[in-house]
Amino acid sequence: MADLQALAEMVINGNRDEVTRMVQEAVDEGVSPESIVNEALIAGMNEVGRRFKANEFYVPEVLIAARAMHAGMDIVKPLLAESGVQPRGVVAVGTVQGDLHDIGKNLVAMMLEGGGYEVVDLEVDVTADAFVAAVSEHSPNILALSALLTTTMPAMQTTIDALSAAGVRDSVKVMIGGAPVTQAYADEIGADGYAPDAASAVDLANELAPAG
Ligand code: B1M
Repeated sequence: MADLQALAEMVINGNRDEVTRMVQEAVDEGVSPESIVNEALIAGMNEVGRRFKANEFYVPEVLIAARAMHAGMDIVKPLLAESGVQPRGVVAVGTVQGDLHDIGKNLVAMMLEGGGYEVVDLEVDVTADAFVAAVSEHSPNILALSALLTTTMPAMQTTIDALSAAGVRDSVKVMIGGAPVTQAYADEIGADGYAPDAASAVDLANELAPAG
């Protein structure tokens, strides 16, 4: 009988091969893809997020756990689509214009996926116009902007202004983060929220786009 708690442990340990084997076994035994995602893959990543926030895990452990989670997701994703299970929400993630740093942004994207969100990754050096276009194209609940340079932080303001100018500011929540970014800066530019790290970004997304 599939042990979803043991599967969650394998996600936490970053054991990709075991996650692949155990997810396939659970599917073959008829466990619902929703249970596999919620009770094992997301549950495991939630614990990874907790340990990361508590400085018990560092970036490499999170990346390895996220890789294992992805291996499991690859198996259940088509089944979720077949059974009509909806993601918790859609988040479009990108590093702002002029900024090529993507390691933190990728961590945020992975944790959000682990939190049950569909993530549209706009990659790096994303112009304000490209963020606006992503809102029209993907109708995300949330835009998550990352900046690692003090010189590119103003591009966050430019992006929010562009959303307003395009008349779509009220249709999407904007959250921001990155090493030089602060809550005070988020308040100053009229963002809806700031998250200091990838695990907090999931908590913030849950606040900004409550399930149901
Ligand atoms: Co760059 N770089 N870099 N760099 N680089 C910094 C950021 C810097 C602090 C180094 C320094 O001088 N001490 C400095 C910025 C100074 C400043 O502006 N105050 C700097 C500089 C100056 C530069 C260049 C200008 C250097 C040059 O060419 N002269 C240049 C700029 C290029 C450009 O972007 N246009 C540059 C280039 C590079 C590399 C390409 C070599 C490489 C990037 C590789 C890559 O990303 N693929 C690089 C790296 C690796 C760094 C450091 C060493 C590490 C950044 C990192 O990945 N950290 C960095 C120094 C440092 O931070 N120690 C530095 C790990 C990552 C997990 O953390 O990105 O903070 P972080 O993400 C965290 C949180 O911030 C948060 O969650 C993440 C996980 O907890 N978070 C979010 C991030 N985004 C979020 C979004 C959210 C929520 C939370 O959405 C809501």
